[in-house]
Amino acid sequence: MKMGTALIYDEEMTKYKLLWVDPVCKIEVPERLIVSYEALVKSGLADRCVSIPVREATDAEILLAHSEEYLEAVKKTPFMHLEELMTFTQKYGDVYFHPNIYHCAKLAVGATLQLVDNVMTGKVRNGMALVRPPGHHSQSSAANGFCVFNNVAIAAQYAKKHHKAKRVLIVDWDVHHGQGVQYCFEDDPSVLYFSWHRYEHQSFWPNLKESDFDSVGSGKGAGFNVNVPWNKVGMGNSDYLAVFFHVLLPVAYEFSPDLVFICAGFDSAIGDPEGHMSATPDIFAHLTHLLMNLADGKVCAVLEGGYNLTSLAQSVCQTVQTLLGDPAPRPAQLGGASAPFPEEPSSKNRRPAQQGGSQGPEGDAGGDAQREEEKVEEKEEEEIVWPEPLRRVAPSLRSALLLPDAVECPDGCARFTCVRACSPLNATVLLRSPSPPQGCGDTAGVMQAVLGLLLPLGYQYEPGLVLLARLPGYQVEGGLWQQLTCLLQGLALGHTLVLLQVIGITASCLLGNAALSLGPLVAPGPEDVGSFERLRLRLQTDWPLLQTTGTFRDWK
Ligand code: Q6P
Ligand code: ZN
Repeated sequence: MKMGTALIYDEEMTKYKLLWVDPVCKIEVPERLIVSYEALVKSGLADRCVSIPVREATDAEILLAHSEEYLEAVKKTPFMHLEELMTFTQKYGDVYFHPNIYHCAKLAVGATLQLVDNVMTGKVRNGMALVRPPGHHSQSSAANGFCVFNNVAIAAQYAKKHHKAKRVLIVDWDVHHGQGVQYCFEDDPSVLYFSWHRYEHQSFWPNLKESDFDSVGSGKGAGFNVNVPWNKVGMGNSDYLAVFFHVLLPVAYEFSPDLVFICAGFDSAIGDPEGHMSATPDIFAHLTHLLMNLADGKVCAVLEGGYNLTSLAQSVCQTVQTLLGDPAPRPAQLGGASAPFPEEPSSKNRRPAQQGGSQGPEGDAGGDAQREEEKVEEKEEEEIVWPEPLRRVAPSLRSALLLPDAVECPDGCARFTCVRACSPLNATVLLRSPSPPQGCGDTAGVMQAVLGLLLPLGYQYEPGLVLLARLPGYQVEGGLWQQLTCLLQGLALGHTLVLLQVIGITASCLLGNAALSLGPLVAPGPEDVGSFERLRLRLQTDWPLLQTTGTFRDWK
């Protein structure tokens, strides 16, 4: 199994900014990239990643998702004067140009393609590209929403063309709808696009009818576009997890991608001036973890939005640390069971006052009234505070086994000799003699139960330890057992105790490797579906994470 996490970043992508006054665009600042990278360096995470250089994308690569006319138009921007740039900008919505943005946009695409190359050739297992400008709003012939070229859409086409990826999953957890990605793959069944986004019945930007839940794709691509529009702000950790358990993951496992992209925008985190959501940065550890057993672990995260510099940096760290394989933190704020925020939240998370850093020489042009308005806005947003995520530790020993003398210890695991000799993250007790593996039941039905019942119950319950037992006669096929073992390590800080008669395929999962893909799933049998749904309906009054409609009660 391939190991290692790629980190792709280049300071050059901080070298463009807004050169005039524009209240809509002033949040998209170079500091977004600087604070994200610095947080990765300070926390020691950057050092643990495989650093891969960026490159410029070629014209041919950009043309995988854009028209020639658009590319030729953008090519002229490095030679434009301020007024020409402003005029060019006005052709598009919520975006700005700068003499260096074309260069940066080529690097942003190139960085994403470098990530794809390294993941698809198995040089690393997964990785993250920290890029600017972002991509998911950009369209065949249009810049939009701070985006010039559609980094992830180009990379998905590239993975199909150059790495023979048959099915690509794009998970867009940015708080805005990546309509550019949706348009690009509208009628393409080989790319499944999922996006949740602030919508408020079409009153939130980009105010499109086609961002609603009933845009499911067209022609052969019908069913391969999944939109989850939020009609309220303030969505929290439970809401995000519930959508993963009940909507995204069942579809994603059925689809069985060869490669997963994350349009990793962190404006869906608490404190963001655009999103106004309540999910805390640690939730991204779980969202990442839950995607890491698809596509044999091939996950490419690519930065999109995120405008609160504090929650952005924390969320980036949570994502990268999970890609590195460290156990996920205890999921906080899961409606019902967990405690509310502490009364006295840490002051460290106050949004750093913006120094007008995004404004260039023309930055003084705004009127007094506008500046007053900005001050009020800033004051309101300064109130949003949340506890700093707890430091996550990498276990020094991942997995230890208690084995009969005659049984050999799998590579990478430790053998328990005495209790004090080691304190591993996982422990396995192998019971007596191996028995032959059993036949498999209905894989799709079991996965439905794992995603739709077991994980929501587990997350809501917040166990201190996960006990897994696989005893004789156990009717679960190997791949399913691996998925179960891997997914459940998102609970209890990864502390898992396993009782087994055959060690075989389990050790790999306990060591942090991805579970093997189950292949595309067919619909589970009607009996399984029936009993699953009866059980879920019976339990959902007591376990809100099992609810799939808003008719029971609100989370808060
Ligand atoms: C937001 C434009 C909205 C005004 C409403 C990759 C990142 C993004 C861009 C958002 C543009 N203004 N208050 O794009 O999705 O975060
Ligand atoms: Zn966004």
